[in-house]
Amino acid sequence: MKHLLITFFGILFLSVMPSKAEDGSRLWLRQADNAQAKVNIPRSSPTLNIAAEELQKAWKGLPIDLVLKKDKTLQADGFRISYGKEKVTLTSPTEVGLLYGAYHLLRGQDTQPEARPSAEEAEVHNPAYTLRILNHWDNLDRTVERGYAGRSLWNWEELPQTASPRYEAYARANASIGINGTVLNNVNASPKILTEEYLKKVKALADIFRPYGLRVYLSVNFASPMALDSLPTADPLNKEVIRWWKNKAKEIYRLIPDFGGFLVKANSEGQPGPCDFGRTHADGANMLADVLKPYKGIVMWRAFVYSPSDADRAKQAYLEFEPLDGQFRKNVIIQIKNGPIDFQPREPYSPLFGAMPQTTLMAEFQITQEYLGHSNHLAYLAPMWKEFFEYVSPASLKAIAGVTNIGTDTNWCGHPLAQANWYAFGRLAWNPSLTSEEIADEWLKQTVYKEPLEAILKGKATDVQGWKATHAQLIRLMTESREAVVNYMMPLGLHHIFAWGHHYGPEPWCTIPNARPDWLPSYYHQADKTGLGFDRSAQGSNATGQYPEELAKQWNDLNTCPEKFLLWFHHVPWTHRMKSGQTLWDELCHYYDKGVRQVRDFQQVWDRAEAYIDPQTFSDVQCRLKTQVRDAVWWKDACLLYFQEFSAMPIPYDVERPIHNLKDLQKVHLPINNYVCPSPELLNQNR
Ligand code: GCW
Repeated sequence: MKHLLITFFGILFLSVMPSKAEDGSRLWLRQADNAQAKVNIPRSSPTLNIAAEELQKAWKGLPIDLVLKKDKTLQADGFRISYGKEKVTLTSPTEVGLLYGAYHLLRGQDTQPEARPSAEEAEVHNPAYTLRILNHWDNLDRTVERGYAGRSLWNWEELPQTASPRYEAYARANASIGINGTVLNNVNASPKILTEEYLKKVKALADIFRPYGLRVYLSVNFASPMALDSLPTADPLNKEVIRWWKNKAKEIYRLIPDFGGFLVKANSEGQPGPCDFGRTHADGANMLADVLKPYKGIVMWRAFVYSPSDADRAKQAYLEFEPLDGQFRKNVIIQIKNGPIDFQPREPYSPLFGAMPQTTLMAEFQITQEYLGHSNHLAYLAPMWKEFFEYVSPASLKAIAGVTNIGTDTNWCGHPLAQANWYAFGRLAWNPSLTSEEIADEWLKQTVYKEPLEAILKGKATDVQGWKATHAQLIRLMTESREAVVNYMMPLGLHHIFAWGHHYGPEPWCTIPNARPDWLPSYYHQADKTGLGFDRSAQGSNATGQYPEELAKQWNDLNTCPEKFLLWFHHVPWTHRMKSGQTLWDELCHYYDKGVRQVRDFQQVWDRAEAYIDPQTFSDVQCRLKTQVRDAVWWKDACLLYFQEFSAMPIPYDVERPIHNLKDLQKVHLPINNYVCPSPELLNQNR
């Protein structure tokens, strides 16, 4: 009797206990681990064992057979799921494909528990790209360039002896969304990464990642032979230099037989490169490609170049790379940022895409929010990447890379909702035809709520109708969030009007004596008494001329240019009539105001959702939204009050009045680390 009572109270206690607060460390992999599913694997191997274990722990459906088999409809890494009456069969030509299939099944269970496919149905899933790669801008001292989520994950000092459990968690998270490559170090690369000491550390990471299908790549400094072994030159045509790289490749592949290859930032922002020795980008890339070829390694060569020349910065990558089309080896991929300048909140696509038909190309997205509010602001980036795909056909690219937002923060990405950008990157690199809403729907269901979706839908503790309405609002909040950032920072095609150095707050007035003109905001906004914007039409820098004829024609004309790109391509009179009938000035004011209003609306949506959301996630995001509103108002006041000095026109009365004075704003930078609220760690302690 006593025993029974204890059990009874035990159960009672468990059922009234609040659900465990979520610190975000489990990402979108919060499945229960007691399912005891029946899983058959064709053989034991590190990868297949992981697939089996993941399913055994969490799969609640029919028994599953994993089958390794070639099949005309399946590419490497692709998989087929056949639903029978008594079992599910997962087929793939590769072990990693089976692992991806396992995660796919679990994702379906978490996000669409009601959609049990009927028997005899089969689904085929192939990735759109063979390379789906994260780029870490992590330095060897564990600082992260443009990282806002703590320090670098890689603890170089402890490696290779000690391996943090987070390395495996990282590989698992990537595998669960199909990411299959990682460049461990910053493109501003320290030559030290290629020393024997560091290569052993890299090997330790590669060994942990391998079973998850995650290959390791390194950023290399083009002058490494000079820095490490005092060669007098790094000229790519020099025999000693070539021999040096050959030996280095041999050393790397002895340690890491499946090493992926090199990523190179050359002759860009002070980095060394072949042009220092009178050679071309093609000479440099091809030399490294030849060295890696026997091992099937690749070279990802970045096209992010611009020099302090007279040419419009937006034109420079094209001017330098387009003439090299057809000159690169087969195992070179030119890695191009999505836009022609630099990861701005909105840019038109880079005209290099489509201009090099004889060359293999890949796109570089930025997952970390260097220019979109760091980890303080909510900016779900799937809509930005989808916008890129409206102009650049996914099929024209070989691969996709994303500059990560991952660090040592407990929740990995700083802002709890910024995890969604890592997730969305992986999902789109696998399948670019997914919509932003679909991805947000999946991610939210797996992460922010107090209970797993299946429990929510059973309605024991949750008002299902209320939850559904809330969920729809949260999807809206996420999908509108990037546009809100554009609105309060740089609407209508404005770009690069950030504060000197930190790329967080506004500083359209910034002047620095002797600074390169293309590092100053006035170079980009060109505000004067007549109007605003950069004239890149045929009368101006003629950047429009780098685009395919039809687009060039459309974008060249002030009246047919999409208004979202207007000030990118045109210097527009303040009194110009916009499509809405308003003047440019009034429209600009309304966009800034709209951005602020949108973030205030996000606050309301979030607060209304409190009942359904995990408490820790709830307060963390609530706090960050306060910071975001503060910053949005700051941006709006700074930009409108500054541009008003040129337009000399009144701010329309329906626009929220400024609460700052321009003079005060000009004295300080918008504080980055001065959150309106305490950090999540502090929040926890105060709980
Ligand atoms: O986005 C800019 C950043 C630099 C970065 C550079 C690049 C790694 O401000 O921090 O350097 O681009 O992409 O190389």
